[in-house]
Amino acid sequence: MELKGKKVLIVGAGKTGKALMDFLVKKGAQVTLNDRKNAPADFSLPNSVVQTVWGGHPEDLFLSMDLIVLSPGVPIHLPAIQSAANHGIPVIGELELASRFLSLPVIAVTGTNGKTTTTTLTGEMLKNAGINTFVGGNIGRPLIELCASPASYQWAVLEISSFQLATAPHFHPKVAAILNIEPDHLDWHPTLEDYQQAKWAIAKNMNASDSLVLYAPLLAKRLTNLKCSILTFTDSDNNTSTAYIREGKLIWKSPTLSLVLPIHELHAQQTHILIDMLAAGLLSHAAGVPKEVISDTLRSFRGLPHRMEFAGEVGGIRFINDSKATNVDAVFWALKSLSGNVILLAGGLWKGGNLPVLFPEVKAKVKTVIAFGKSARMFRDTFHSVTRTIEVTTLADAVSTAYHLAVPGDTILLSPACASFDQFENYKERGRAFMSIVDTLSTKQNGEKHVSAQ
Ligand code: UMA
Repeated sequence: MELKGKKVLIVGAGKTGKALMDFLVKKGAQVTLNDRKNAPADFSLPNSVVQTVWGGHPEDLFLSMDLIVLSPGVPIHLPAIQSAANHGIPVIGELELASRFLSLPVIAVTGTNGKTTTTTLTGEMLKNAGINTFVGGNIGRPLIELCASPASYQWAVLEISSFQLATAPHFHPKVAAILNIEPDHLDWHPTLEDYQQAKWAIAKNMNASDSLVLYAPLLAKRLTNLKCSILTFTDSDNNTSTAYIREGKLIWKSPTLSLVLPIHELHAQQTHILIDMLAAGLLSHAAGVPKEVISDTLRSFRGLPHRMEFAGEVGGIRFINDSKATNVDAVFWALKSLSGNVILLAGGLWKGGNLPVLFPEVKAKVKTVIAFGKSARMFRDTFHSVTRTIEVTTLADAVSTAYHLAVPGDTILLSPACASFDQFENYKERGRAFMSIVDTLSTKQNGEKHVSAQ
């Protein structure tokens, strides 16, 4: 792809936009950076050859370009983008551009939930096997960074979102995984079918020498004609899959991989993490990782921050930070891993989904739902027939209300089923805010104990 002298518009001036800018300038393109926001006060251009257009997406700007490259969060159905595409101007995503300049074999992981855990584990397995590995994509490091500064990497392990797949028609991983597909991101995708199609698109360019690692129940629902080989994994006791769980053990059985790992040897034992482990074992083995490295990596894994992370215990009340649960399915798995006496903090920026699928778990295990953020009213109206529900404004209000209601033995779980952008920069900031409120409660309680002991 020739970029020298081409007028290229980058849409979105976030992490991806900045990485795209570095790459495209190096390639000699005439770069314009565009964002719907006004210019942030602290924004500085590392390169004076780049022009900027802030505060909206003017159609005439888009129509004056040779190529438009989108950041993942920018929906392809924006009017200016559609108009440019209708005028024959190529519109691609960052993943598509990167794919055209990448010569490394790629392991790509998609799915509604579990992507980050599976990508992290797979990356660790490759690195522990001595393979020089780039870990990036939706997990935080745009792939285009790798193209801008190629190092001596042997493999790239990428977390890939539906946004990235929807704008990358030629993306072709050597090995890929679809972990699950549940309703999510319906604020970006026009329909659920569009979201599902985007997920399946990970495999559409894969051929007979490539491998797709697939959650077994998805096999019957496939939306693409697959030419690659398929390895399935499942949480049920089903030895027709290549990897499965039986009698307290993770089991991998293929002509080249025979591995049994007792679950009691692992630190992280929640079902949804065990499923990610099965997938990571299959993915890394397809890249040549030996079974001893797979089992050692899994034995040393302690889980990731903001995913069912223990935040502390105050006066016999446990706090769990599951801020990464930004959709309904993630909350389902969170509740499934707990036995009961839960006070659930949920709400934020709603992305769509089917909250009633939580009703049985909520009925059985949740004493109170405390709804906060922009969608608090909707959460209250949805859950009030199933359990006690209280509507508050902020996360801090939610934690203090929960703490006053809780009795020793209860678990206060932040598992919001929503994006965080109404009140926070991202889910990490929301999780850190929760942890810090819990810390303050704990310090206060220890102080009170100390005073009453004197
Ligand atoms: N913007 C516009 N117009 C729009 C929408 C956004 O101009 O219509 C601008 C925003 O004002 C902002 C910029 O675009 O300035 C942000 O771009 P972006 O949303 O693509 O975010 P990046 O900072 O580039 O981060 C992206 C991914 N973000 C999204 O997909 C929303 C990050 O995933 C990813 O880590 C990063 O690229 C590096 O690859 C985050 C995420 O939330 C973690 N992903 C979703 C998820 O996991 O559920 C898919």
